[in-house]
Amino acid sequence: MPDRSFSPRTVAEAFGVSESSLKRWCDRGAIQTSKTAGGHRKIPRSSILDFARHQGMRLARPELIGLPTLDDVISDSIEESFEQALRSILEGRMDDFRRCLIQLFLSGHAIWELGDKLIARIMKEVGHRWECAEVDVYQERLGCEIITRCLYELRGMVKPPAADAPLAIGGTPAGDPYSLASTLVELVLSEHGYRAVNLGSNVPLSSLERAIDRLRPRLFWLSVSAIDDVPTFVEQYNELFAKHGQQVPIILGGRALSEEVRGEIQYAVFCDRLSILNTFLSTLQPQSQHAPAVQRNS
Ligand code: B12
Repeated sequence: MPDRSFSPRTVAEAFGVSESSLKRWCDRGAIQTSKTAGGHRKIPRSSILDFARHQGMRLARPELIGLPTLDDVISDSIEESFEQALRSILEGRMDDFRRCLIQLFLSGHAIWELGDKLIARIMKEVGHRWECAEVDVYQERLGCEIITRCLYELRGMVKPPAADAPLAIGGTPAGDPYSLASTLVELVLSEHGYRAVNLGSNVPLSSLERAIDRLRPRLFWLSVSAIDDVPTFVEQYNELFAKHGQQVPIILGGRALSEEVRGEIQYAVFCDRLSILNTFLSTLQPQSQHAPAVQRNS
């Protein structure tokens, strides 16, 4: 996804500060910049967002850098935003959900938090209401569609991986049509600096095995929310593990991997939520380095 860049003047306006303040932040390395062919400073959007998120700097005019206006978004707290976000999903209002999610992201919430505390919780409620016949199938499908589109947009807002970033690949196995969890796992890995590639849903384990062979990832994930036939899954998974499991850490997650199923397979780590993945990744690498803090009035 291309990372658009903006002039210092536009970025200063977006933050509602003077150009000289912005220049000082850039000179101190608080905002990473690059140069145009003509030698002028330009600022990639991902650097602007990284700065806003980790220094707690509010964007006064986010629309200047291609984001929605956020004036009427009620809160920076996931808990307080939950009802509003749930309603926007149930009523199919993509713009409202998008603004809510972007606001929470900009106020510094990590992707794992948005996944566990907002998205999984909303979908759990949608599933519950569907079971009680309070929500129609189309509302659930549209909800998934809206969330998927918004997550793709967030993907473009996370800092692009370094040229030598380690590769992580994964997906869901044949018979598993679920897609949101794997999309979120890809994003969490991206936020941790991985070149993360979600191969998609419903991919035969034999094909995933070939992908590991050819792409040689540093990490492999499998999200398993549905299993057609447990003995077949266990047999095919164990073949994949026997071939690659000692070289490539395999990260598992998903509701279908019950304790019983897990008892028959091996893996590096099982995550019943994204926070576990986040903790696991933090132990594998040093915390990502954020630019030095700045005084808001500098
Ligand atoms: C959306 C949805 C679908 C959609 C999915 C579309 C899509 N594009 O993904 C579709 C249409 C496929 C679907 C179909 C069905 N569904 Co459905 N579905 C849901 C729903 C509402 C949301 C699931 C979801 O995406 N959640 C969001 C994700 C982000 O959260 P999550 O899955 O909980 O994952 C979290 C963790 O498990 C973890 N995680 C998961 N994987 C991984 C992987 C890694 C590596 C890591 C680190 C972490 C991790 O992190 C996530 C965030 O915390 C759930 C309700 C619910 N409670 O979740 C029902 C639900 C799962 N479905 C259910 C049912 C009954 C069905 C159907 C049988 C309906 C039918 N009659 O056809 C079919 C079965 C399909 C199949 N082949 O098995 C039931 C299952 C009941 C049960 N006991 O198993 C549920 C619980 C609804 C309910 N309340 O009854 N469904």
